[in-house]
Amino acid sequence: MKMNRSRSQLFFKEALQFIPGGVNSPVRAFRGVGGDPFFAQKALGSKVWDEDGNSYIDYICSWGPSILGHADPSIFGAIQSAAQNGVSFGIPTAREVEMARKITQWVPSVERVRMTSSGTEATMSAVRLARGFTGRDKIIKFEGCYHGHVDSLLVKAGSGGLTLGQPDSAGIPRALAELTVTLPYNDLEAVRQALELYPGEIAAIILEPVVGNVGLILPLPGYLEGLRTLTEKHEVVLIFDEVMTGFRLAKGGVQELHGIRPDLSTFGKVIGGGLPVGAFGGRKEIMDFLAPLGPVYQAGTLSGNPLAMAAGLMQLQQLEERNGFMRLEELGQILEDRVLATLKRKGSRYVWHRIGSMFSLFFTEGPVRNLKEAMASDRERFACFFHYLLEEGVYLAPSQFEAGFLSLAHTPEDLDLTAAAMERALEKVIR
Ligand code: KE4
Repeated sequence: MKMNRSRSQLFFKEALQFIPGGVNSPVRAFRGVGGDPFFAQKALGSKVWDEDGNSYIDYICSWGPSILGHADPSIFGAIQSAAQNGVSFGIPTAREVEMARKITQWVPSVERVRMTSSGTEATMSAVRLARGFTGRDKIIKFEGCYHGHVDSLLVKAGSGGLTLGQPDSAGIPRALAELTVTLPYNDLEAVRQALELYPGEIAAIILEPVVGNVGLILPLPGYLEGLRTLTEKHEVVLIFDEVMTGFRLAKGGVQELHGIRPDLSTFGKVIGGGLPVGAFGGRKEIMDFLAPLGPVYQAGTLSGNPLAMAAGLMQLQQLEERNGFMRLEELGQILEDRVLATLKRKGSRYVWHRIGSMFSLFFTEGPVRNLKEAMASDRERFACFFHYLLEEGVYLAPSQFEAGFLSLAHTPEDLDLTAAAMERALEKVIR
């Protein structure tokens, strides 16, 4: 029984008159699965309601930020009390110091940190800083990794670029794109060869240490450790883009799970509590190259915005007080047990990946270790699966090339319902 989404359709029709593609970020447009997006009217806990009153168990969580669940009273209270004293000053505030201290405490590799208003700004700034610190121009990134819409990084990018089948964006000068070397993820030999091919020319290697923008792909054993060894040998700045994984997969992110100290890290999402945020930080000797101390310029009107800091600090406090990382692992394991039991009955045409509260189901026999193998997924079957679940009130990311997210508000009942709906959906997909 198809849900009535007539109000969403009206809003979408009107949106198309004023906003390119009707959306303020491409992945929201459902281009990866077909059909038109619904319009969110409100959200609470693990649920989102659309403009027609239909409710969905939400596995996007605003693409990561809503890790406590939507409209958590603690976040609302933090924003409300901060807003009473003003919403933006462009003047240093105590909360920015508190956030900086918290980040350096939770992520030991970060000795100095600067806030931005998006993950894109964080990665753009980190790349510029690495280039300024080393005096080198080339960077290495990995096919499928998405680091925001940064000119140097929109080369073989994942997420929306991949979903729309255009991993390389128009508008990027060839001279700039040629400074970005793209390599397959999970292939250390390719990195070794590139570093030997361009001795003394590579400023930085940037990667998602756990990839969330091709769907979820995990590093092979030894891969991250090998990157650290190679970058130390060649004096290349190692940048972990933890915008998605930071403060979600562990207090100290993927670098804590692997015991690796990257030179720089980028963050976003969770540390804004749902408000616009990003951050980048790392070794003091590199970060001190930033203006006003050093020659690398970087700035932002709303960087360290008081409301985003209040919401982000409260979210981190709640994660700690509620033993959030352990609970997210428990919820992830419950979902995984149920999905794997379902897949056992459905044959080997799927690859399930999960780490903590992030997951993906690839419609391919696998393995899925890099972009090329992910691209073998059957997008039509995924789209059919997605829409079947949507009609059952389960909202997955509208693309095979995105990850799913759990929050502390998801309940075992949500997960049971989701797994049962997935089983029925897979029945449909097979036919
Ligand atoms: P923002 O500029 O969107 O805040 O962050 C960019 C970014 C940087 N690095 C990583 C690892 C990211 O995942 C992102 C943004 N993630 C996407 C989800 N695939 C945001 C969703 C969207 O583009 O609308």
